[in-house]
Amino acid sequence: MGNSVTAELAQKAQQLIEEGYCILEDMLGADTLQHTRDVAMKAVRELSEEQLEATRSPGTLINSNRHPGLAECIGNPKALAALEAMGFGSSKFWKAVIISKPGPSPRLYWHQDCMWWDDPRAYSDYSPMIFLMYYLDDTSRENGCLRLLPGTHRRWHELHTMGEAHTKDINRMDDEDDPRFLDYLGEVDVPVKAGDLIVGDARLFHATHANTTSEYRTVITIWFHPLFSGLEERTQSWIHHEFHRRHAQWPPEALEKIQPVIPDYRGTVEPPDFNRQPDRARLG
Ligand SMILES: O=C(O)CCC(=O)C(=O)O
Repeated sequence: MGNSVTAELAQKAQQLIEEGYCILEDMLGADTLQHTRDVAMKAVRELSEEQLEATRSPGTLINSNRHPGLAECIGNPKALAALEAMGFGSSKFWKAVIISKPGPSPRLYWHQDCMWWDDPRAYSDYSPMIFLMYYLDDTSRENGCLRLLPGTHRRWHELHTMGEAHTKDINRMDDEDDPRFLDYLGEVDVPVKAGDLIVGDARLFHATHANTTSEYRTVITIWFHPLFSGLEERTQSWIHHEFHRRHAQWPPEALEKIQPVIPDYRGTVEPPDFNRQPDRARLG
């Protein structure tokens, strides 16, 4: 990696630590982008009306378990090298989700996704959990681009009192007046080009605009755990067991593509319950 690339990635790492996100442009390449789109749209077409209705707010929530075709995107060596250079290397993978917002569809509610608020790393610069969001379409306010509340990965926010992410009622959007669908001071839009990657801190509050177009808008969200061996053993154990439970049936050639990010916890600690709620006293 040249000096200018290293300096640019150092800046991105700083932004990830301070604001909770950064954008890595053009990370997929045309072939992997097209292949991943084909995999994602085939999976979306298999869903019933009832399944789509159950996740009206986020859009499809299709787990990677039955989709080994996502392996190229998950194991993308260009992204792994960038994370390494940013100081977020030795990441291990838990799961990926195909999130396709039908056109039209409503806003995604504000939420944070950290499940490891009991791990001391949750109160440090190096989050126990990050997201890699690969957008497969150009995004804008019109088709439901990502919105973020920079800094909320380290700071208490009123949204922390408004309930857990991804419960059935909020996914179905039972209450359209839920305050998690509102605008908040300091929020930013993050429109990107197809093939760009948003790296974000799982502790950060994020949401999307509504998709007001007539086209699907699709992202592959990948959950990574950087500096894996520095997490508590309990946390490592859970991630290891959950990864293998979900992906044990993947064919060897798909597992080979994600080999560097497969968790390999060898200890004897039982997987714990996870905790999605931070300790207010330990946040800024
Ligand atoms: O659909 C999006 O753009 C955001 C997805 C998201 O919030 C998530 O995967 O947690």
